[in-house]
Amino acid sequence: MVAPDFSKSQTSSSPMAKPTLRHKASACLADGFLFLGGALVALLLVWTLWSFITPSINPSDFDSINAQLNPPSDVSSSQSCHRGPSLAYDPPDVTFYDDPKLSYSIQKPMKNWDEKRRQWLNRHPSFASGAGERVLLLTASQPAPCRNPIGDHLLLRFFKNKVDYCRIHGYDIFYNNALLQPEMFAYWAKLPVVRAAMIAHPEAEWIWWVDSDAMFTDMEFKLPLERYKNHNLIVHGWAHLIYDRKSWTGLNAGVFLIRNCQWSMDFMDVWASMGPQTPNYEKWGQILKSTIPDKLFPESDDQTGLVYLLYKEKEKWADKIYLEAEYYFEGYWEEIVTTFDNITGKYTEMEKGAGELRRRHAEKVSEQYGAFREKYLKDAGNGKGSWRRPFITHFTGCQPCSGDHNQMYSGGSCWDGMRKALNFADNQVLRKYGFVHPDALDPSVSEVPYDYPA
Ligand SMILES: [Mn+2]
Repeated sequence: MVAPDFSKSQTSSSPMAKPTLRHKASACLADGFLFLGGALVALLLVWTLWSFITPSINPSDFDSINAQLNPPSDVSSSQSCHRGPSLAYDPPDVTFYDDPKLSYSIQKPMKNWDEKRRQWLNRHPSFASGAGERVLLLTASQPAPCRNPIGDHLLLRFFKNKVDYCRIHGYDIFYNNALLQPEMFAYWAKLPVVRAAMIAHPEAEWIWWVDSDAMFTDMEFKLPLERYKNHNLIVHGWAHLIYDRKSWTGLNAGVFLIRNCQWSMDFMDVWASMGPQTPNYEKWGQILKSTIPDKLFPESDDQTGLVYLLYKEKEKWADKIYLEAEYYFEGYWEEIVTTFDNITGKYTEMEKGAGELRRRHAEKVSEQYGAFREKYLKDAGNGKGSWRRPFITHFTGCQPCSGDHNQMYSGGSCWDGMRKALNFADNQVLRKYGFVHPDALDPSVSEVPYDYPA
């Protein structure tokens, strides 16, 4: 399940930075020309009007305008090149948003989405830079308060964890707690949210669904997007379990990355057509139960539906679906939480011999330190049995909000596992703020002493 060549693909993602920078620079140049062009027109206009009022212009006026247009130092001009997206700019040109027939609902098919998105991006050029790697993280929970007395507190901490991860890596995040399509309840509720988010965020190339009961336990790790460049849907999964065993656990549908494109719109239409909002819901339950032998319950569910589509309509969809098995794209909490102590020990040991990893730094620049760490993780492995921090820990079967849990384990092991994982992740964040939880289960903190050898 775990391939050894992961570090290779990690380094293969670093060349991506170059084209991005080049792209940024050229977009910046184009912006600069536009700005100068506009400024020139404005100057001419001012000069024309001015010449009606006064016979001549004081040359010193030009000097001061010029000075504003062409700041003398290189520093300020290079800073102006890193402005990023223009959040206040939406031109009056017609886009797909102005089409009265446009619907955000998953029940209305979307056509020509790629063209519509491209047109929007053309009209918002400040979003062009980095557009191919832009990620929106989506997560959600139920509209009502949790039944589990500590459920809302746990959900808050799970959400804080996702916000932390997104802030560190510059991703946007949307938390939904409304049922957008009331008939699509429970695990089906995410599909209408993903669909609406695609339309709400034409600037995002990827929508990343992460269940409310999943959390980041490696705050440094970044999605190897370069690896997914020819695919549109990425899930944690294993081909042999899907195609040979027809198992409903051949993949996990609680975390997935889906490209914001027409293919995804079409795929979600087919996927959602097995859901409770359709008259065929019962029929789909029977079909899935009879096709997928280890399916436990008779109702149609999204995960078995996805396994079914891969198995039955392989030619149609499988070449665009990437089954990621090389790292914990999401991992089963029970096999993970027992490894945290060992991992913490290994990382502490690693840092004893690596001053660059102990150096204090601003949170904003922490990605660089994640890249530094890679060379120390060459022998760590990935996924099950490795001592690399697991990327995402998924509390499948624990249900923090309802308090219900799989009878295989006690509720106590669920909640303790969550607290342990949350402290494990929070320690990676809090450290940038100078503090740490010394105890795996205790919320209290102590200050991190200065420890950076020359
Ligand atoms: Mn889940």
